[in-house]
Order: sequence, then C-alpha cells, then structure tokens
Amino acid sequence: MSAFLLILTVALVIIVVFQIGKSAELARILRGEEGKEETNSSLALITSVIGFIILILSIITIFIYKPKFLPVSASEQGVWIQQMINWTMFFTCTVYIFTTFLLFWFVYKYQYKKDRKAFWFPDDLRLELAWTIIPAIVLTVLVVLGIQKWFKVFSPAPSDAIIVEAIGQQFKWNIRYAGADKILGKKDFSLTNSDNELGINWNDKNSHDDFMADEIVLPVNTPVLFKLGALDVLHNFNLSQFRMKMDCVPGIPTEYWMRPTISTDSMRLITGNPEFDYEVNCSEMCGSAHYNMRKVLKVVSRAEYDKWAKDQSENHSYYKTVVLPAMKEKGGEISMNTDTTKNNIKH
Ligand SMILES: [Cu+2]
Repeated sequence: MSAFLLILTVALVIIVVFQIGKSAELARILRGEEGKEETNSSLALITSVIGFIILILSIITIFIYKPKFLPVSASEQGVWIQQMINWTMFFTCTVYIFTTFLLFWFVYKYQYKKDRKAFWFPDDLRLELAWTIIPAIVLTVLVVLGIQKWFKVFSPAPSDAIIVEAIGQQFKWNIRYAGADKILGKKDFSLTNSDNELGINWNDKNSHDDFMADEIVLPVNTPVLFKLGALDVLHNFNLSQFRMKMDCVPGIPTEYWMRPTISTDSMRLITGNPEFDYEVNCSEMCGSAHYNMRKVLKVVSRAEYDKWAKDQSENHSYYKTVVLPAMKEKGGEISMNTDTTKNNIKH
C-alpha cells in the first residue's frame, strides 16, 4: 500500500510540474512574448533532474534491499556461480550508470538554443572502434570465465556422491534416495500406477533399499548428485541458496551435482536468523499450485546424516514397509505387468 501511495505521489508531482510548465508557457503567449526557448530550458532541466533522481534512487535501492538478497552461497559450485553473477553485475551496472548519466546530462546540455546549429557528425572511426572493441573484450572475459565455471560445475560427479532423485509432479516433489548400495532401482513408466507413481521396478534388487523422503537431508562437505525428472509438465529443481537450478523435463533425465559447504546451523548463525532453513522450490511456472512445490532441505553433519539415512532405509523404505508386507499378505509375487491400470503386485 505504501509503495502504491509513493508511486501515486511521484506521478502527481510530475503532473503538477508539467502543468506549471504549460501554464507558464500559456501566460507568456498571452503576454505576447517569445517563449519557446525558455520553455525548452525548463523542460530540459526538469527531465534531467527527474532522470538523475531515478538514477540515484535505483542505486540507493540496491543498498536498502541488500539485507533481502540471498545469503552467501552454501555450496562450492555456488561460490563460482556467484563470482560470475558479481562480474556480470559489475559490468552491466557500470554501463547502466555511465549511459544513464550521459543520457540525462545530454538532455540538459544539448537542449534547444535558438542560435545553435546541430553538429553534423556522420561517423568517427576511433569511436566506432572503441564501442566495438571494448564490449568485445568485456564479453570475451565473461564468456571465458563462464566456460571455465561451466566445465567445473558440469564435471562428472565424484564417486562418493550421494544419489538423490527428485521428480517434479504437479504440485509436489518426489524425493528418492539411493540406499546403501548407492544405486537407484530401475524405473519403467509402464509400471506407473497410483501405488507406484514413479514406476519403480520392485524386481530390481537395487530398489529394495531406496527410500522416499519428505525432506531432503544432506551431509555437509559431501558431494550430492541430483537426478532430475518430471511426471507431467516442465518443473525446475531450484536450490537458490546453493545457486543451483536445473529444468526437470518429462521423458528427458537431467542431473547436476554440488557440494554443500555450510550446514543449516552455521547458516542460521551467518544470517542471524534462528528460523532459517534451506529450501527447494520449483522455478518453472508449472500450474495453478506452482507455489506449493517447496521442500525443506537440511544440511547436517555426516554423523547425523548417516543416522537419519539408516533409519529411513530400515524403517521407512517404501519397499520394506508397503511392498513387501503386501506381497507376504497376498502370497503373491511382484509382477512386471505392463498394464498401467493394474497394481504391479500380483494377487
Ligand atoms: Cu513445478
């Protein structure tokens, strides 16, 4: 509301200034004076002053909203990406401030003057070289730095990486951890049904120690490989506090790995916010309840993680708690039935 009132006030001030300018011009015309030059002068001054105020306010806003910016990057990869963001911001902000300053300064300096003739300026080789070579050098620096970071970020995941699968679905994340064997059980879309939304093949022994988790828990300083996918539409697995994100595309597996370097507890101290939690969110506008696709992510010590993972794998594994008891109860075997309308536990 206060922002709306501020915008309204600024708009009204501009209208008032404009109307005063117009009435002054009308008064001069009524008095029979030649007023064009004076009118131009006041309009040039007003435009320049408003332009400079916008420029100064836009710079001040950066400092006002700085506390709301993302905290320091919580992953090794994020630090490299943040460096790229900083370099890009440095170059673009420098150009923005320089060109905006010139624009509004020239509005005032080169305003209409009755006896002044416009300078004919068809071309200038030195100037053209300057505005070709300088941007070329700046862009080359950005591209080279970017490619270096790209190859580092998208290098193969280390062999000790924890494997976590994140599958986007309107409007939730299905999180599956590869168990102690570090191999995710195979999936087949033809096995998908309401009991097995991901279409996990329970005949594959690698799936038996996998577990689904409500929250993502990661050990600090240990690499984690996220294997991404989607069941319906495009989603995006976004870890903004780690500066990592990737599209989740139906039918096309994507992945990235990162090494979290700051635990949740440490980040609470850094931000001074005892309630702070990392979060996963979807940064693809995927439908009406898109905002719902958030999940807490905890970065804990290795010992805490091992304890949690063991408990999840032994006591909360979907295979052990649902599939196996259902098989025993019905005395059936797991079917590889490709009829998607049927449960894949044969009765
Ligand atoms: Cu989504």
